[in-house]
Amino acid sequence: MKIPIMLKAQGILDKSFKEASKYTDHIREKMAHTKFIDRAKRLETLRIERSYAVSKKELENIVLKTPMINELPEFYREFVESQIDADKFRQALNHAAATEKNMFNLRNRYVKGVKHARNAKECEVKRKRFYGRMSSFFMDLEDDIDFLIKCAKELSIAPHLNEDLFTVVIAGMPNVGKSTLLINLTGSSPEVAKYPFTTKRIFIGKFQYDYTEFQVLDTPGILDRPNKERNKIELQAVSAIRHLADAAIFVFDPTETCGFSCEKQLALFSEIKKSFPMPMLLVFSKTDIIGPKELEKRKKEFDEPIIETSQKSSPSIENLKKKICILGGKSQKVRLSKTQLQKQKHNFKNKNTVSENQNQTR
Ligand SMILES: Nc1nc2c(ncn2[C@@H]2O[C@H](COP(=O)(O)OP(=O)(O)OP(=O)(O)O)[C@@H](O)[C@H]2O)c(=O)[nH]1
Ligand SMILES: [Mg+2]
Repeated sequence: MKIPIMLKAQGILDKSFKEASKYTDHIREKMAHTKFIDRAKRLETLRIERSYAVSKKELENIVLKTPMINELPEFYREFVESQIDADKFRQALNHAAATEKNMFNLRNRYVKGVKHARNAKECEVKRKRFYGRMSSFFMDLEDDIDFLIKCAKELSIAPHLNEDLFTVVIAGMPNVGKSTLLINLTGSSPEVAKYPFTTKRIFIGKFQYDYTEFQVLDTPGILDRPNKERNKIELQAVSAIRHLADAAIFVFDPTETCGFSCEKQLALFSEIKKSFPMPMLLVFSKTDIIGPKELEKRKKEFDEPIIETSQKSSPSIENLKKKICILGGKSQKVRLSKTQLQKQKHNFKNKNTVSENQNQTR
């Protein structure tokens, strides 16, 4: 999801007037011998047209290049709606589109005005009025453009996903070890810290297993509370589970060093399992700092298979990759990725064989 870089309203005005005057300075020299009134008409018309053209381009940049929320893929639509005031965003874009139209009418009116002016002074007055009206249009639009710029900044955290890859979403309560797991699975580098809500946006990592590429998303922690009460940061995780997950990994911290009780974590696990249909793997984190008795007690609270992981155990990570691969099974995405990677490997082998043969011939 790309949002264009926008100039502020005052920036658009400054750019438009500056370019118009630079352009006419250049033409003025060429018209040194033209009749005074004709030269005035030509120069003031060009100033109106040039400043209009520059501001139109900037408005088009806002109106045409900003994605329409309703046309976005489901995840991004929900993402936008959870992060910003979507109605205000739509209104701001409509205002920019209306200004573009009004500017067109204004330009026509004042170009005509200059054409019918009786002397050079009148030409100048008409052009100055055009500049004045144009300034008030943009000053009216100022708050809306500022709002769009603010939204663009907030939405820039949206992840850039590869929709063709089998996608696994890591979810769980804050501070349970989700980002640590992403690092261990994919080698990518989200921030890890001792406090909750370290991760404030979705991070992406990838790994290959059995000639297949998998995409893994690390999400912000979710609290065990009704969805309506969840904040913008938590809602990113919920949207990712809802729209992006081909499978999910629920990270459970049996040591409770995350700051959340096992009961609360269990409640969140049950909610996600009940609300979303994708297959889910249950991972126990931090098993290096829990005693065997305590661990067994915690395991008994679940009816499903548990994968035990810890920062220090790489066999458990290999096991987890294998389980993800099995979950992917014969899905279309897995099949495509497998074929592509096999092809790449085949091409690489062929290339090497050719260059080896060439070396031997030399
Ligand atoms: N001993 C031990 N500590 C771990 C393990 N996994 C994570 N931690 C620690 O737990 C803390 C939280 O880890 P993160 O990976 O940042 O947890 P998170 O779930 O991503 O946290 P948020 O982004 O805040 O939701 C950090 O201090 C980690 O070093 C583990 O397997 N063993
Ligand atoms: Mg994290």
